[in-house]
Amino acid sequence: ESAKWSQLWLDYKKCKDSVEKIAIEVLGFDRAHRVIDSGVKELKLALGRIFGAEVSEGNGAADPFAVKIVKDSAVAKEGYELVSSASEIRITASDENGALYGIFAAIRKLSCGVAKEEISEKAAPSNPLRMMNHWDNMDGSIERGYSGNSFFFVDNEIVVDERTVDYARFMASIGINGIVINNVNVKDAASYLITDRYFAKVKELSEVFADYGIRLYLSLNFASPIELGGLELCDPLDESVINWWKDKVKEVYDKLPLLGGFLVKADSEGRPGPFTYGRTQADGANMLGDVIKPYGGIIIWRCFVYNCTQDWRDYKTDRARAGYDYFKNLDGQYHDNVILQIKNGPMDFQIREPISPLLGGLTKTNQMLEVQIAQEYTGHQIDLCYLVPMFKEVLDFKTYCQKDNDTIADVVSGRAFGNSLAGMAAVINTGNDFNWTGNYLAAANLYGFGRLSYNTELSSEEIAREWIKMTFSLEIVDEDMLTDMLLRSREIYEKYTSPLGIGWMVTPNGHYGPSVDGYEYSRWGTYHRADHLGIGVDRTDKGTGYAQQYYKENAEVYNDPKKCPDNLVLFFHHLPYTWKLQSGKTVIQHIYDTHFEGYAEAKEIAANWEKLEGKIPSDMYNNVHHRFEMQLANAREWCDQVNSYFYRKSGIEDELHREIY
Ligand code: GCW
Repeated sequence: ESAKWSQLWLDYKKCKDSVEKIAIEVLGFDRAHRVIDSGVKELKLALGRIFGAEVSEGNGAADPFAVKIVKDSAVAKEGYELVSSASEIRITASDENGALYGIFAAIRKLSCGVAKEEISEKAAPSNPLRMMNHWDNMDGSIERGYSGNSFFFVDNEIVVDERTVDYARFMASIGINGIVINNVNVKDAASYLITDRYFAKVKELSEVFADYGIRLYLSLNFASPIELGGLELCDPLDESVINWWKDKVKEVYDKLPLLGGFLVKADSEGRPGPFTYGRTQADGANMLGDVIKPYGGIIIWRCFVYNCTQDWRDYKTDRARAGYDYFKNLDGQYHDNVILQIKNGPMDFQIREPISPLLGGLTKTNQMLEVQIAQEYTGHQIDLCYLVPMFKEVLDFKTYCQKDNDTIADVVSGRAFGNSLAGMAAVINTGNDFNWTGNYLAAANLYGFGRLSYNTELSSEEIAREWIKMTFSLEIVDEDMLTDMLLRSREIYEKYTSPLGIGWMVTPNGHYGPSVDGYEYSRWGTYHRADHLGIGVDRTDKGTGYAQQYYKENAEVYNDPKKCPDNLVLFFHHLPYTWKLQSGKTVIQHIYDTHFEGYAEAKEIAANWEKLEGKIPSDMYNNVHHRFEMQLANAREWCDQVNSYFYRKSGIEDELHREIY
């Protein structure tokens, strides 16, 4: 029988150690609980495949080996402990999700080659909320989707089938506990997800998720009172609007008792919001928070609010400032079931941006981090770009929001300020392609985000190796090589695209491929300000003042071009091409060098992939091989276009006299 979709990292392979019989015992947990039931199913499947064993349930006294799932209230919420011996693997947890994660952890260890007698781990999630955000539209298209169409929505109908179940399994296996199924741009049929037209199917989907310990969330149209209710306004302080929402949310929870809550994109890129009525973002979020509170739901409110109709001649308005300007002064006013979701950078998921100063800038507000594993600006899942190193940099960033416990990881986990609503969300990179992520290697980002959100202490390399071991069966030298390819890929992509933190020099709309001036004169607030003398945006105290949004320690560094890290220097400063970077190179020479290097290194990793021919299944090999061919064409084009542009602008020769067109 031929598979209809890939099993990703859960495609278990037989290990060397054969075991005839294994018994599964559930102790202290209700065996019939939906999550425990899923866990037992997973164990049966995995142990059967990995050991070729006959797996049975019950008291395994007669069997030589047992896997025990044991309840113990001493274990942390959603955490687990694993210990094993010659006769058993013991998985201890205090709640069902913890038990399921413990089961998947044991399976992961076995899949990574750990002997069944040597399993031990103690884990507790770093973040309470670990979420995936789908930008799936109900017609089946996916905004910024690079792996086919939606597997949730086809022709404005909701699909729940075996693939949905597998999807939930994959997500639970990496610790995800919340999923937003529809695009934050809620229009057309999606506005009706909170009506009878879709309740039955959304409920079915929420049950499939619940079997795997996952809550379903919906993106909400803030103008629903107008579009669904026929009201004339959606002012969050208007009595009739509030009453409409009260009735609506009551109806929603009657029909969807498992719903986690709503995600809202308001006053952003044409979406309706409280600003229309002269209200604040807090007014909008709190109104919905209050209405949903009786049902235990939460409101996740996005901070991606900025003026998207800027004039390029306007040097005062700075898109990077917008999030902080709109939200910081309302710190402390958000109600306790409201959580602000903040993109990692102040612009929009560029290959290199500073960390949003709003993260940790807010000290009295629930907040969570939003990253994007859909590779909108990072190569469309054609180019290899393993993003976990970028996410690690974000999490490790020291905000100076307080003396200790002040990194982004501390802030978004809730540790820094004692929030119980906190966490990480990723704009997901999946679609209905056979392999889910377009490029087989892009699954490393899907896997990696989940693992990192559960345990922010894991290194990029550990995560890469786990994923490789679970996905392929490679000799250690080849695993080393593939790990190295993944770990270098982000920097390589950065080198052949936009230099020194400037970002944006992409083809407008689609965002794949170079167009140095593509966004330079448009309304989106995305400028590099290059002229014949220099390049970069002055965001210092003498420019837009963005650097001053950071706590003093960081503000001082960013404000000074001599202290600012090279990789962000053009984000914060307008500098002459002849400016000497900390590396000792001039700006222009850095541009030339990194572009030639980036293309050369892309060729290197593409050539490395060819060494794996015959060592991995040919469909995987061919899929990635073809993508590398496209990546090389892309890298070449970036290199040539960017170098020619700046050679022509500056008139300065490459010191190494390489070919610039
Ligand atoms: O970067 C922009 C994307 C939009 C997206 C928006 C957002 C969903 O280009 O496609 O809309 O970000 O994050 O809301």
